Amino acid sequence: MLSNSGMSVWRVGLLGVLIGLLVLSCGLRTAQAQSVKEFLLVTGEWSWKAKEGEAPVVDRNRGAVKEIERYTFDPPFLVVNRGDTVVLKIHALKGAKHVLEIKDFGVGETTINKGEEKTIRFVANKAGTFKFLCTNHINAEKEGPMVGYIYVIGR
Ligand SMILES: [Cu+2]
Repeated sequence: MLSNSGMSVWRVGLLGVLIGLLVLSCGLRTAQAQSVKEFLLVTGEWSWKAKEGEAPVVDRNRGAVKEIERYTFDPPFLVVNRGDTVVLKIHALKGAKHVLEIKDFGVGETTINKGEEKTIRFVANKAGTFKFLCTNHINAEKEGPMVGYIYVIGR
């Protein structure tokens, strides 16, 4: 049988262990929220030109065309967790110049000339699906839209 003071030491000890576990779990959660996700991307180019007698294709904005070109980000779909620091290393392989913008995360226009690799860094501080765009290839007339998507998983 434990004395009253023995019981109280036990309780204080148990409380200490519980507080310790709580602090540890918060620490782990914080560490998880601060993880860095790095992606290596390249800029790509798709083009098509009708051969002699070949039927045109329909462009969303321009109607029937015999020649079409699109610039892309590769990979075009990225998945991160809310709170992650996202690092995009974009290597411009195709196209003379790209201008990256991610309005939802405050990334202003960053120019990437052919052959260059630029690093863009931001914190994905909200959940949802967001676009990253090249404002130099914004629509069909400019061989776009050149667009990628970031899916941020909420917790
Ligand atoms: Cu572009």
